[in-house]
Amino acid sequence: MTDVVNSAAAEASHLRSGLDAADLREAITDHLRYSIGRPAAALRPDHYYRALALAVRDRMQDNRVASTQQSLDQGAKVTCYLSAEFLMGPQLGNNLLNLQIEDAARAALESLGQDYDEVLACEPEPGLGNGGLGRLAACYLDSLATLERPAIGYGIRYEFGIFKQEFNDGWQVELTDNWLANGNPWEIAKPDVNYLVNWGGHTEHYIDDSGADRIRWVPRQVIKGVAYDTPIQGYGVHTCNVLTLWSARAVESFALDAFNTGDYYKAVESEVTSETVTKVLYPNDEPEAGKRLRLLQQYFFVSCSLQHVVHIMDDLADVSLQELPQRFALQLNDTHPSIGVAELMRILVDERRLDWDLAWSITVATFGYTNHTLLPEALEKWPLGLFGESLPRHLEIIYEINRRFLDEVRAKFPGDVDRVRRMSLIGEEGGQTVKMAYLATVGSHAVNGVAALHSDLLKASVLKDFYELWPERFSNKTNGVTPRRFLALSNPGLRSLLDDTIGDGWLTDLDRLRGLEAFVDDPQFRQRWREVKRSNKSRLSEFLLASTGVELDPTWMFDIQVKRIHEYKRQHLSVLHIIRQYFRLKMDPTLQIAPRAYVFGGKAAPGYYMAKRIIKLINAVGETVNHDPDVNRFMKIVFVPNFNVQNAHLIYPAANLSEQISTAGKEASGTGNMKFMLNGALTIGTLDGANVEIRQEAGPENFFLFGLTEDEVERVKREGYRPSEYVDRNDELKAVLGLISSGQFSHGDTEVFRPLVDNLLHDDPFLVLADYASYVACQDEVAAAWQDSDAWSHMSILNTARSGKFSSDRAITEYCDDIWNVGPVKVEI
Ligand code: 26Q
Repeated sequence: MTDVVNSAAAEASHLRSGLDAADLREAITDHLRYSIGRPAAALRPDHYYRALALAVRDRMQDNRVASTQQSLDQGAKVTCYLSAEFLMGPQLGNNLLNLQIEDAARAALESLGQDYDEVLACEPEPGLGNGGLGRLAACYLDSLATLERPAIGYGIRYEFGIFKQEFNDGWQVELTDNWLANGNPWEIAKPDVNYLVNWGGHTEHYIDDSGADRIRWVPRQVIKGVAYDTPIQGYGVHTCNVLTLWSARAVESFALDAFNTGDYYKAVESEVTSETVTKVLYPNDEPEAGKRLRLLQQYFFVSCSLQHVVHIMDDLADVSLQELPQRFALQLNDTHPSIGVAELMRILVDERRLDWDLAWSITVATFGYTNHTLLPEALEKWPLGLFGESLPRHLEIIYEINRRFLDEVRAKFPGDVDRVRRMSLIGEEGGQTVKMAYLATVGSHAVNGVAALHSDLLKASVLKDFYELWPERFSNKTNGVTPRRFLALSNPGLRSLLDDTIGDGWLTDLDRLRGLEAFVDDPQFRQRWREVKRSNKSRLSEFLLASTGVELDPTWMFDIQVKRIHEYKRQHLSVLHIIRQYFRLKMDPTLQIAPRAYVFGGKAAPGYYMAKRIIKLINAVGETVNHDPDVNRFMKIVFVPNFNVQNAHLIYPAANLSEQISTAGKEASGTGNMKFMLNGALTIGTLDGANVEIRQEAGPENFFLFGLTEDEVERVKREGYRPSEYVDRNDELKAVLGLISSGQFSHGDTEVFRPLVDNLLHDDPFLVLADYASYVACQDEVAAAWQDSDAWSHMSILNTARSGKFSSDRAITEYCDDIWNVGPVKVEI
């Protein structure tokens, strides 16, 4: 009898944990029957996707349980990465990779008559982020788990992620992204892990039981946050961390009054408004002034997360809240969660009755702040009125933080009243505001930028006064990307070539790519290198043909620019060069140039007028060029609709040339630039963000540099930028602008692009025309270099070989060592 029970138990556990093809096949079959619940005849690839996803989730669950248990047992410190965005991308392929069961899963699906790629393609993209900052958070979770560091990602479970982009007559159209429509097999809802979040109302004094005068917050509204947990499996280890996303619910009891008086609809209305809190991701990658719901989203997820952390602390035997900094590191991914500084103070002082100084030392020792922008317009500031109505107690706490902080400034810089005014957390320009970057800086023991240049500029510009006060708080942490997703998973051809050439150690030690340098001039290796790139270009071409109807020749150079559409990123500078090539071919029918495919991708914020017009211009020029037999033997232009993590997997590996052409000093780091380099693209770029370090690592001879430096940009601006001077000096540029204005690309319409041309000529803070000549000359160098395909391959191989620094494993190791003091916990099963 016991034998029967034991063997049944063994079989059951096998069903949840077996890792070979037969086990997976059984687990899929089991989930198809018991979790998906469809008769065999009705099964579609999507059902297989969900069944396999559930089987894979099962296989992470023992790791998940062991990871939490063992890190608690060892009293290990945990990193909490607080981020309003996590741009995770599809999970199935990545989880199979990290569990090292891709081959088994492929075989299991094949034995069930299913195509692996078709099944994986059924996964909808969880697009819970705008771009770089959200994707960085996802790469960091992957590295934390792979490096066996205990970590929790905390964020928002948006019901609708970043919009889906389509084009109508070349204009961007936004469609809602209902990513949860078919359920989400990766998450586990934890309705019992829930917290109440207050909002609005006022504060009042009261006398507590010990006779002390205290303050309490009497809210106008209470919202409930419920946890949804997604496992984050490390590569080749048992560590499985967690991403906890909070979803808003109505508090059932709150509207009881209305129920009792029979006003059912009013009761349900409270539910409707509460649940809008996590309804949709704001699709801007810059703050929009004064959006109350956005502040509520931020406070909502930060409050839930801090309550959860405090709850974990309370559950630990013999550990007091004073030890918070020894147990948890709280990292602020930009200022979006920076209200956490005031919220932790409120919890410690108002709720836990700690003395202010002790509470403040705990807070500062626990928080770290990562800044992702220098653009003054992109620094978050909340109108004081809105802030006080929404978070009255937090505003009082911020005043007190500010009062004590400014006393410290006065003590250090006696008589420097202007400095005190500049450093106040309360801004006075254009109406009073709460300056969130200042709050984050004052409330954190560590502040970092995301590339060497950016961190230097941070210390010299937006946070200069703070650097002078606390130089020891500041450091640089150059961004990184995960080589698991952005090489192993998305570039299987290159992965095999690397494995064959240098072994597979690069997956967890990207510096090993240096081993490729020994093969750089090996003709056989070079041949395979080119074949891999060629087949990646074919794969992208097929996708583009299907999604846009434009056919690209994979023997052409693929010149790619994918990123959010922004004036500072200067997609329009690329367009000017493309039009110049078009113009030259039209003027000289005998001209022969190396054929190039220009690929663009990226979303514009729905309300960003100029960015939307840039998209229209790219599509309009594409329409003209692609249909003109005089030129379409030499150039074509495609705008990939709806650039996202999923299609990024096809795009980075297919690039020959990576466009990183922002105005120097404006792009904090960039991470797409790293993904291209890893996959063997050469970069044409300015000395901006991480480009500086990419060029340093690759060697200047393997990087196409152009444009003004940051210093020069500032000088030109100081001395007065006069765009017309650049036009007067350059007939080709004059002709290019003339073509746009003439309606050449708009069926004779001379109005549609006028705002763009006017902007370039009269009101361009990003100095496009100042860099035009340099950019075009550099593009001519690119074209010449492309003619020598051996030399190009040499440079391409060296770019990959020298990309090791840009692994998120390197970045996360630095964060763990310098900021978080979080070490590895070896999880055993
Ligand atoms: C803030 C308030 C209200 C509404 C929206 C926002 C908001 C949302 C997203 C502000 C900014 C963002 C995203 C910023 C972002 O992605 N920045 C990029 O971060 C990357 C990772 O560090 C860098 O590589 C890029 O250079 C930087 O632009």
